[in-house]
Amino acid sequence: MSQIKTTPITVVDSINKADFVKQYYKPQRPVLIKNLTKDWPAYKKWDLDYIQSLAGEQVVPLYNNVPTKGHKKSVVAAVEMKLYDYIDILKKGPTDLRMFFYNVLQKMPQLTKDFDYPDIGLPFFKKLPVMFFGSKGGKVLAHYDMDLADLMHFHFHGTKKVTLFHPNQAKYLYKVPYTVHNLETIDMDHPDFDTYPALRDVEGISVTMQHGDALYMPSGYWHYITYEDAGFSITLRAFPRNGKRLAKLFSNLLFMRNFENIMRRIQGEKWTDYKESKVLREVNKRYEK
Ligand SMILES: O=C(O)CCC(=O)C(=O)O
Repeated sequence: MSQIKTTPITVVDSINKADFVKQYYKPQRPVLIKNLTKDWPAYKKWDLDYIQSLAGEQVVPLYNNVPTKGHKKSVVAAVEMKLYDYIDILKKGPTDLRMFFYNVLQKMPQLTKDFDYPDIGLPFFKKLPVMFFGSKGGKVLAHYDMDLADLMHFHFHGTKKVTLFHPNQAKYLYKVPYTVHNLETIDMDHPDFDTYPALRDVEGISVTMQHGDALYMPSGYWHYITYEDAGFSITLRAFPRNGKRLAKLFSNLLFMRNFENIMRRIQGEKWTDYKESKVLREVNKRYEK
């Protein structure tokens, strides 16, 4: 079966601040760091049982992979339930229900005692550690983060596969206008190269994350994720400091997101259908014989 082309990520056991800045942060190269969390209480404590015992009574919003249609906003929870019950579903798996961008300081502040902001030269914004949960087989649509932060992403409990794409690969990824993700009809694990021929040319970086691993995703890097087991992650972010990226950050957060939701409210599916056929037509034009 044909697959997206990837090369394996660089993996290091540990790294000091000077080397991280020189080899990865400055040149904006991704890296997987194996031992960054070994001294954290989280390394020993964090698993699904622990989260369940700590915050099981919370009612949490859950999202699935069904595209939001009609006049709804682009991101709408599919269902809400107690975290305890959701983690039970996760443990049984598979389910496509995911929890994402869950604000640790607001929702599970006890967890802040269990991790640190590593001193590796990233200017972390300490007010927004966020968590993600997924089940065996759960998939996260290929996207980049609209705040263009440099991300340090830590995984716990199980294993998950991440495929990264440099921002210069966006031209092959069928990015939907006024969003930060690609066409939701694309299955990146089993790409249909006849319908989406540009995917033959995209080159990604593959990573398998295990309990405690830290993945550095530079600003604007696309990521596509498949959970191989139930598990959860925490992302710490460092906002851009250069003018061009900062301008893009504000334009994405203040203009793009609101414009998209206004157009959905006014035009509903007419708007999303229009954008989806436009991107398919325009990207495929380059591949016509
Ligand atoms: O691992 C996940 O479920 C999603 C992570 C993600 O998209 C992020 O950290 O930006």
